[in-house]
Amino acid sequence: MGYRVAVVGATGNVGREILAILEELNFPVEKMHAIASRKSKGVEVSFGDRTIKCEDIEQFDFSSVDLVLMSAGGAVSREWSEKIGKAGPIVIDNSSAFRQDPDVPLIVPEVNPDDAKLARKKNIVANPNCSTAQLVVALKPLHDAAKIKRVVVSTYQSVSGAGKEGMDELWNQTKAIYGLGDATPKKFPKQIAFNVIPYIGSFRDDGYTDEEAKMWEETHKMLDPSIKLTVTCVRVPVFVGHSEAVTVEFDRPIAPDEAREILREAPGVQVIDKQEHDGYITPVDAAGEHAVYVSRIRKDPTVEHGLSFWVVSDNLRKGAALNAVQIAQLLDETGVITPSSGYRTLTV
Ligand code: 11C
Repeated sequence: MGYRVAVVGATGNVGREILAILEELNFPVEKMHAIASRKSKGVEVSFGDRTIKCEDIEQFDFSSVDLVLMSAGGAVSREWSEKIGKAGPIVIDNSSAFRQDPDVPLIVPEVNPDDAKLARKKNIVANPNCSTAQLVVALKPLHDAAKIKRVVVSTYQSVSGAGKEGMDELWNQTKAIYGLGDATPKKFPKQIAFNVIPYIGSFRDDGYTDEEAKMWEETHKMLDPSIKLTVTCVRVPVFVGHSEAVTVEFDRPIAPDEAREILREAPGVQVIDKQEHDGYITPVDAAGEHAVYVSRIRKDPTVEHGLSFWVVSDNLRKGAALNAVQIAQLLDETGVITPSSGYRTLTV
């Protein structure tokens, strides 16, 4: 049995990763459509060992598919996701547009798989922000063992979180600073090459950015609204892989060794934690991988029951495309979606 699938935003960083991961994880696809804006109609993208030509979103009949993986930004999602859901297929939406809608489940399968039962309310399931996804995968097993009261997070977010234009800006500025072109910031508000920028998204009235607010709002929706979080999000000159320095206060003592044991058993987590240079993970190590890596687990002696640790994951994979495909697998496994058209040989 296979699904008729459309990937919207197929030419973007995340869209291409979705196509790669559907194939890598052998998601049962009967027919694949790559969808993009009119200007990208006909552009070829890879799906396994085949190439598919992008179709124009305006011309596409979404009632002809079972599942839509949407990664074309908030504006496209706001315009299309509800319309597509009403036409029949389930939309897995990678934007922030529906994450706080009470009729739309926001899902990380390792954290709140039971929320899949709400998927048919609007035929939309939201995929969280990349920096939240990796955080909650690490927090959930610890929270199950010892209730988390408060979290302090500082992020070190790669430029691919801002799309291909973000990656191009780091590459071009790095060359330009050595005299090979124009180093003027365009995508980011300040120079990103050889610099860090404590601003992602947009400013809010309370002094935080919306990227920071997403991290507590989404953690509350998926994990526990009673957890207090304070967040600083920072853009760093790294191409792929978000890192987070996390400090957690629990309601009971939890030793670093106990936390390591819990995290070693946890789905989606890999603990790499030794006091040697192969004993911690950097974003370069995590790029292209599926795990959420946890390193540098240690006691925070400044609070009663505290731990500090370092969390790294590929923001395009667990932070976006991989989580979206895992949601599709969850919907399939739980019977929320079923292939509507029976088994036929895979065609593209
Ligand atoms: C970044 N986390 O790194 C952002 C990108 O809400 O899905 C993803 C924004 C979102 O710039």
